[in-house]
Amino acid sequence: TNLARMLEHGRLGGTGKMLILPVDQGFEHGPARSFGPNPPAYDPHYHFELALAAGCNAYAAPLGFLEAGARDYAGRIPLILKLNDHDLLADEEDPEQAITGSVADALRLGACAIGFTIYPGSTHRNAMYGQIREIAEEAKSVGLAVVIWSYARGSALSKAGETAIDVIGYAAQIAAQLGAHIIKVKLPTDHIEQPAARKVYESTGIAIGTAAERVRHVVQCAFNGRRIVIFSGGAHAEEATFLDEIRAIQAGGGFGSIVGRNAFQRSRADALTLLGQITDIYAGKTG
Ligand code: FBP
Repeated sequence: TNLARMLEHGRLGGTGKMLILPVDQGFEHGPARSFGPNPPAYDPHYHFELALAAGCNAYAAPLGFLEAGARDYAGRIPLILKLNDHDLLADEEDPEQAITGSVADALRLGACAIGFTIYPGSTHRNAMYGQIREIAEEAKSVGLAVVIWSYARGSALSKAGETAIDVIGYAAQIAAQLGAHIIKVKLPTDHIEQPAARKVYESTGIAIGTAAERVRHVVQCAFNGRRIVIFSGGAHAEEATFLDEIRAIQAGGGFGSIVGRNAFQRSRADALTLLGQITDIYAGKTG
């Protein structure tokens, strides 16, 4: 029911597609880097208003941001409580996340889902897989959906490897096997990181030449479309480039996007225009 609440809400309600506003960047990247480009975004209420005005399916944030808007926005938009977070105050080759909220917090805030980041590629990955196994079991036992941010990074991977097609496909599969209902990954490139995988991609001719083909393959890796795969927006980009990515996700059978910086780092008016264009593409109203 909670998954359905998210799928039915907002401008994309009923289409099977999703647009989610995630605002954990204040924790993940720092407040000035995140909100400095558009200072009204320092205010937690700004993001509730933006997600509502844009007709997003859901708004995802850590505990503090959700608590800061809970009284004024209760029941107005599906919420996803991020239960772990990472900061950039220490330089680490192998990142891990701290647990920053609980399933009880998610219930108290009336959230539809819990969100959790894993870092396939980090030496801490097995601990993170164990954490989400326990948290997902608890969340599902009380009817909450599970959203996994599957971000490949760590000393096992090159920089290019973090978005390599084989690694993103693998990250999507791991999140699906960990029981995610919604899987969030980065848009992959055509780089292949692992030599053993390269042989298979080349010998079997898996189509990964275009962005849309790569999206299709990642969706295939997440149980052939039986799990919802959405793609992260990334750093602030030119509108035309960004919309080309959205068209590729749509053409490749992706389920939508989770767009943070490309929304709240623009002025409210520009963000609403861009988010409106995104929902039009996913709703099939424009090509
Ligand atoms: P963006 O659209 O801003 O990329 O947000 C998506 C997101 O997953 C956030 O939830 C998270 O804070 C951020 O990306 C992580 O980005 P990075 O890969 O730079 O750490």
